[in-house]
Amino acid sequence: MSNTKISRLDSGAPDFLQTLDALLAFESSTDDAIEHAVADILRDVRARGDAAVIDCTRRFDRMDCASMVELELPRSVLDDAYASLSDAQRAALAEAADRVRLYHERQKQDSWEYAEADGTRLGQKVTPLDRVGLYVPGGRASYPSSVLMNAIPAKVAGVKELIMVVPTPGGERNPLVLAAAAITGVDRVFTIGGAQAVAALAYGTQTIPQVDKIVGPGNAYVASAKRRVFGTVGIDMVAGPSEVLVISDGHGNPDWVAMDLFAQAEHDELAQSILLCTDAGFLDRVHASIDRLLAEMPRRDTIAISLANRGALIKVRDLAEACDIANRIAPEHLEICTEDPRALVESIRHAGAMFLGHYSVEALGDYCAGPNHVLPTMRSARFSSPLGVYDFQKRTSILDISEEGAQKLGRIASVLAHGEGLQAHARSAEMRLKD
Ligand code: HSO
Ligand code: ZN
Repeated sequence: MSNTKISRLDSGAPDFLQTLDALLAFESSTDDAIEHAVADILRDVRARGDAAVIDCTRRFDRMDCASMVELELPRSVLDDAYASLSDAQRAALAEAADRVRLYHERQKQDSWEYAEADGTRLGQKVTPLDRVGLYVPGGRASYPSSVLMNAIPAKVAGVKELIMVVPTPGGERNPLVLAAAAITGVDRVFTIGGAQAVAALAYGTQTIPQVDKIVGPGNAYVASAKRRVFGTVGIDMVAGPSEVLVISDGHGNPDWVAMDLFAQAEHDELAQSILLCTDAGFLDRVHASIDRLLAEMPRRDTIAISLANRGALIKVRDLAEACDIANRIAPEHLEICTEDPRALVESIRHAGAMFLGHYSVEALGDYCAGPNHVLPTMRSARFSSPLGVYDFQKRTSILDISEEGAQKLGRIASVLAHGEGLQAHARSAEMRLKD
């Protein structure tokens, strides 16, 4: 008998959709205390710059320093961190970085222009952002792989200066994170974090240059700070808990599926792992695998809470229904573990990343396959996309209108401008007309 707590649902049940929606519902709760603290920190850093960042770093990260210079890591520290890794770690990091770079090279957008018969030329000029800030969390969620996934597309896009901030509470540094910064061409690294680091990047201080966009994950303080500085700078999406949805037709190994659900659940108690399967017997086998394998997992407490609160094993009628449910969920990661996964690709419209077949497992995408692991969460795959080179490039329109072109366009603009009651618009178009 299965004993690990996880919702068992059947799509045929009358209240299924309500139950599913309740399971998916996730309010990124705005905590008043956090909001106030963050607002104060932003105000302080804006007013006092380095001095405020130093005070916050002393208070929150137990790091005493007299000047901001002490909080910047020189290049040699990054290189030493790289050198301190084992050969296997260095090779894995380098190979992952190469693969991620190759994939993202293909996303580069070029400027374009086209000419009309009258000599008018219209186009679009693509320009990389000048300066980007990359937030890397400290502690448990400090992932070197996230440094690769954020820094590489920025550098492929041609970002001139990439500034990383990473808190090192009590002075404790993560050598893998620093090594990842070394091999991806991060230009400067400051050991600061929290809302104060976001504020420093957004407003600039005496030492830290103001950036144009801030990317990277962080805790509730960081997320709140990013939301608040949006507009002064660009931000990436504010990510919610990580999610995986597995679609199965009963083929494959239930242990593999169970471990894929664990891989998501171990991230966070709020992470979501859901299995849709057409075969009731296979669902039971996966549940039995969960029971057996959970005990071996070092993070079993986190996994158990995540599965109990937000996980589900769901019996579905057929694969067409599985696709409908998947589109409703719009999962961050979708694993299609069926005999013919390609047959479903056409029907899936909303997913951050699709992993096709029994060997395309999320963990490979998380680290090294090539595509980005920063993906839309909380059903935002309905309207947004994986992080990519295009997030670090922007576009400027080019209008190069010939004298002849201005005759034709001037008449159109004049009519529309009069319709809008904008006389100066009309006249500036009309003044260029020859007759
Ligand atoms: N699954 C996470 C990425 C990650 N996993 C980093 C391990 N390290 C969000 O896609
Ligand atoms: Zn992961």
